[in-house]
Order: sequence, then structure tokens, then C-alpha cells
Amino acid sequence: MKKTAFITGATSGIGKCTAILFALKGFNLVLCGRRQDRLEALKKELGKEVQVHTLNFDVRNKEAVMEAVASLPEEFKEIDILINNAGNAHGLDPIQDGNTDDWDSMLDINVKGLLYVSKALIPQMVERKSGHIINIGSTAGKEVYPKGNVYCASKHAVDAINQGMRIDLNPYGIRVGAVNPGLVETEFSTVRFKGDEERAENVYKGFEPLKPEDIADVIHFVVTRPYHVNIADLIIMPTAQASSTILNKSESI
Ligand code: NDP
Ligand code: 8X3
Repeated sequence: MKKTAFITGATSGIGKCTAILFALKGFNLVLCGRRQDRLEALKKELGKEVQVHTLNFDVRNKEAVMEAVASLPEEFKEIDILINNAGNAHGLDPIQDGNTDDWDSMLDINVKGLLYVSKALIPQMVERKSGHIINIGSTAGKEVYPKGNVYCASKHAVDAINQGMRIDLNPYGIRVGAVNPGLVETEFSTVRFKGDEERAENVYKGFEPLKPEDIADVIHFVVTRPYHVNIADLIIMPTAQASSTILNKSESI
């Protein structure tokens, strides 16, 4: 029987590439995001290969999250794999200049949103005594870099939540692990810099960044290990990156 994966943030970047790869590999999909046109396009494209259901909600809205999960049709109710991926950075400012709306966005989406979606889906995993939760953290959840303050805090929180989930869900045989990417070229920097494409593109100039496909590949590896194998925590960086602040940039690339 095909497994069902529930992916948040499936309309772009890492989530979208994971959805595409999972469809190719035969997973049924519940795809989430706020951009309806993109959800519909994905359903049309991937629905040719597997069963796809889309859910449009903002992870910040607790009621909307619970209602969306409750609305799942019978054939999508049993979720085998939850990929907590929705999230972004908003702004890159020293703490003294930080925008409080940006802080709210990052903590509400990256931390509380992840918790709400998990809260909605974990009970059925506990009841079945099986399931797999993959939390998309970041190198920013392992170290703090200049001006990264609150985004790094949100991803450090994901790291702690990932560990806490693994401990609390251990008696129920549920696998929990984090995938922590370094620099991946997606819409991430466009969102961080509020639509300033030139500034966003500059982040990935002079070195070869990860592609969202690279992370999708790792996520697929994680979910396809035998059930007794749980990949608890992975860090993936571009070869040119040694840490959040050490990047081998060469003008020739
Ligand atoms: P993208 O901006 O390309 O994708 C972000 C996804 O999150 C979109 O599908 C977006 O969908 C969704 N999303 C954002 N806010 C909300 C919200 N309030 N409610 C519901 N969905 C939301 O970025 P990435 O693919 O790069 O990011 C995915 C994850 O990877 C994030 O958690 C990010 O922190 C993490 N990450 C990214 C790295 C990078 O360098 N790119 C490195 C390390 C980690 P929509 O707008 O349609 O709602
Ligand atoms: C995304 C990677 O270095 O921009 O989480 O924070 S970084």
C-alpha cells in the first residue's frame, strides 16, 4: 500500500521539490501552503502519478490548521510521514534594529506553526503506534550568525522541539528527525529581503549553493530507511560552505 506524506510549504523550494520527488517515488501526498494557484498546479501535475490532496491554510492560524487537518478525506486521513517544512526568514538586521513584525512572523510560522501542525497530526500516529516526522531545521539552528538573531532562535527552537518530540514519541515507535540545510537557493532570500531580487540573488553568487532537489533527495533517503533506522539529525551544506559564516566564494562561479 502507498504511504501518504503530508508536506507543509509545498508551494516552493524544498517542499515543492520534495513533493515532486515523492510523487515520482509513489507516495500519496497532502500538499499545504497559502498560494492556491501553486497548490492547484501541483495537484494537476502530480495527480497524474499519485493521489494528491491540497490544503490551503496559514500555519500561524491555529483554528485553520485544525480545521484543515480535520477536513482530510477518508483516504488521506492516515498520515505516515509529516514533513514540517513551512518557514522562512524575515529580515536580516542587528537585534537593536530588528522589526518586531518580522520577529512575530518567524516565531509564529517557524515555531508555533510547526507545533500546531504537529499537534493536529500526532494523535493519529500515537494511536497507530507508527509514523515519521521530519522537521526541517537549519544550520541556523546549530549556530548563530551576525544579524541572524531571531531566525536563528526560531531554528534553535525547531532543534529543541525535534529532540523533545523524539523523546516523548519514543514509547509509540514514531520516528522523529531533523534535516538541517545550509544555503539552498530557493525563494528563501527573496522572502527574507521582502522581494528584493537583486539582494536575494547576491546571496548565492560566487559559489555553488545547494539546490532544493538536493534536500528533497536527503529527505527521501531519510524516509526510505528500514523502520528500525531513525535518522535523528542531519546537517547538509554546500561544499563551499564550512559554517554559517565561512563560505568559499570564487568570482569564477
Ligand atoms: P521557500 O520560500 O522557497 O518556501 C517556503 C515555503 O513555506 C513556501 O511553500 C511557503 O508557502 C511556505 N510558508 C511560508 N510561510 C507560511 C505560512 N505562514 N503558512 C503556510 N505556509 C507557509 O523557502 P525554502 O524552501 O528554502 O524553505 C523551506 C524550509 O527550509 C524553511 O523552514 C526554511 O527555514 C528551511 N531552510 C531553508 C534554507 C535555505 O537556504 N533556503 C536553509 C535551511 C533551512 P506559501 O507562501 O504558499 O504559504
Ligand atoms: C537558511 C540558511 O544561513 O540563511 O536557514 O540561515 S541561513
